[in-house]
Amino acid sequence: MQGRKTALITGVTGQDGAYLSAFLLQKGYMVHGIKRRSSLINTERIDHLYQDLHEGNIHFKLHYGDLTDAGNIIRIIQEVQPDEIYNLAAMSHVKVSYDIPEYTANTDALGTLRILEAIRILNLTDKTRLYQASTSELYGMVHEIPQSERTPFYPRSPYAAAKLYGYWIVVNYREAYRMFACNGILFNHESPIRGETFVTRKITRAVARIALGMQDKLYLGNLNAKRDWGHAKDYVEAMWLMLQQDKPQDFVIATGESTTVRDFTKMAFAEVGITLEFVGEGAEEIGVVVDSVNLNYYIPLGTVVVAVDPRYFRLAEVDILIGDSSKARKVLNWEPRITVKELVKEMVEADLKLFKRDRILRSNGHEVLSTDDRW
Ligand code: NDP
Ligand code: GDR
Repeated sequence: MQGRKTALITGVTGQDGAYLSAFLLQKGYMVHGIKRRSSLINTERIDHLYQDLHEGNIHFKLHYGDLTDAGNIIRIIQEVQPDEIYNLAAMSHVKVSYDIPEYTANTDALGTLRILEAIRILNLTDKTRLYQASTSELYGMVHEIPQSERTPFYPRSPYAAAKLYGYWIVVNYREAYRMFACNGILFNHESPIRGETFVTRKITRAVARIALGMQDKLYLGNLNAKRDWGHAKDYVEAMWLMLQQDKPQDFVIATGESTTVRDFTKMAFAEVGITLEFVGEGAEEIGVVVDSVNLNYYIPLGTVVVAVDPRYFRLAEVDILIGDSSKARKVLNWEPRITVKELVKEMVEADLKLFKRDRILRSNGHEVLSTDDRW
């Protein structure tokens, strides 16, 4: 019988890191994760998986590290001797990448190179398989609908340009050193533990807070942007499947359904019994309550609960993403299970639960959750 496999996950404290850790542990893996040192504890998403190191039979272990530190990456990979590496660590926010472009390139582009070099230097080329978190942002200025593995790239942000380097260096090391390295070109995927400044979570948090009478209005940027939104839980399975194949290949992972930010917002408000109508255009557009059966809080008809704030517009927008994942469906036998409607429901329900708890704590004098709506 084959022994327990070992996986190393960079970006283990992020959304995908948390779902992938749980998935691999359930598959019987020994899971190692790299977390950054921070002044506050940053393991909230994986605390339920944590095992006290003083206990025996440890299957989940965290290491301090950073993708900008080559020596650290080499040391951890040498110590762990992983069968599989999942490179999920990244400065992953498209808009923020304009504020910190060099850091974004250092982590997202050169960080990927550092991992590939570590595998090569440590002579692990025949043992260690690599999954690279590539992205639908590579398509950027879209000239083909839907986008597949054959669609040309046209990055529209420092983030996407850095990820473009990551994509091609993975292909290059695969061809030059015969490494088992794959790019997963994943379209947007969300969950109740999605970072709070990505648009879906920003919306579901605001919907919960408005329904509970804790917030008046939600300010958004471009409501016309269309995204192919899936669930992170479905997508981490695809990452794993890519590394179980006979030969390394790149795959698009998507649902094939695209929704505007405006419609996502409407669907989220509908979950708490608020029907919205959008009126106006561009920066003047507003979302008005036209029906409300909200049991938590009375919201008068005509109330403006969504407004556009141009501060959230992108310098160079990616207008529409819609993925063709037929290759993954055929080769990996993968398909998404959770629809965008189910995703919205799950996220709104989770945020309602979170903010009901928050409200109780607040009423007892505790300031607990940040309401950071800056991005
Ligand atoms: P998150 O932003 O939730 O997580 C990113 C992770 O990377 C966090 O653990 C973060 O640590 C870590 N990280 C950031 N910078 C560094 C660094 N310099 N060194 C080490 N670790 C670092 O992203 P997701 O989980 O949503 O995405 C996972 C990956 O997939 C990312 O590479 C992202 O770009 C890519 N991707 C995501 C998609 C999505 O829709 N979610 C779609 C396509 C690709 P910390 O917690 O300390 O900040
Ligand atoms: P994205 O995700 O840029 O696609 O990158 P995000 O949720 O930030 O934006 C999606 C779309 O919504 C529009 N938008 C807003 N976005 C934010 N964040 N805040 C707003 O207020 C707002 N209003 C409208 C944006 O303009 C955009 O069109 C995510 C990240 O996870 C990347 O790491 C990943 O590679 C891609 O998805 C696939």
